[in-house]
Amino acid sequence: MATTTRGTVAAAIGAGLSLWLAGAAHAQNLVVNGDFATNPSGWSTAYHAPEIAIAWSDLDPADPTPSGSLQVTSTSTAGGSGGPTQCVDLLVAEPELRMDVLVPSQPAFAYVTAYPYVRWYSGAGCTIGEISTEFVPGTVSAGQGWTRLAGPLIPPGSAQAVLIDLGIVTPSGNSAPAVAYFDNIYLPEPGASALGAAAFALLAALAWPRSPRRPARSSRNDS
Ligand SMILES: [Ca+2]
Repeated sequence: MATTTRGTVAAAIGAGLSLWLAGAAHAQNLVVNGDFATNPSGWSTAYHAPEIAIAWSDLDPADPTPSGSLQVTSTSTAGGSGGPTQCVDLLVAEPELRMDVLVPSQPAFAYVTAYPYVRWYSGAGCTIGEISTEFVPGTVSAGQGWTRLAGPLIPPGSAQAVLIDLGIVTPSGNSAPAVAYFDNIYLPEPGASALGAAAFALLAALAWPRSPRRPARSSRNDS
């Protein structure tokens, strides 16, 4: 019987581990074409037209085996901070958005930074009901090299969709295009984190079962 119990526990641990790994490593990416393997499809320049242009680039953080990235060029002369966008419909408590960003050295500017942010919408499709704006934690400056930005976002309770904006901040009055590159943009499917947490709790409960409760000692203050 002890052997059977151990086998059952081992099977349960295996199942929990599989769930955990599935939730942590294989959560579906809600972002369309977030790795820019061959083209820039899935991303729109309409929101900040006509100041933003996009193109596919063979630069990639995983060089020398690149898959490519999204080159973003801003010609804003008003200190613009916009970029190409993509709308994702979602219902998730704290979506973890991450991306890799490169801002090459650009001698024409005093500074250029990549400053991606999101806009929350109460309507699916990001067309009606804009609620608020939230910046992705961190910025990337010129000459810094490929940098990973990541952070949990806190959507308003009524949010039904999020518009990801790969923004570039340029100096006011600039006269030359500013360029940045974005890659590996990832937003996990709803519930992936919760699934991983539940599986981990199951693993913990099986691996470290509670000891039988000992009879309560009398309080040291009792007299
Ligand atoms: Ca890539």
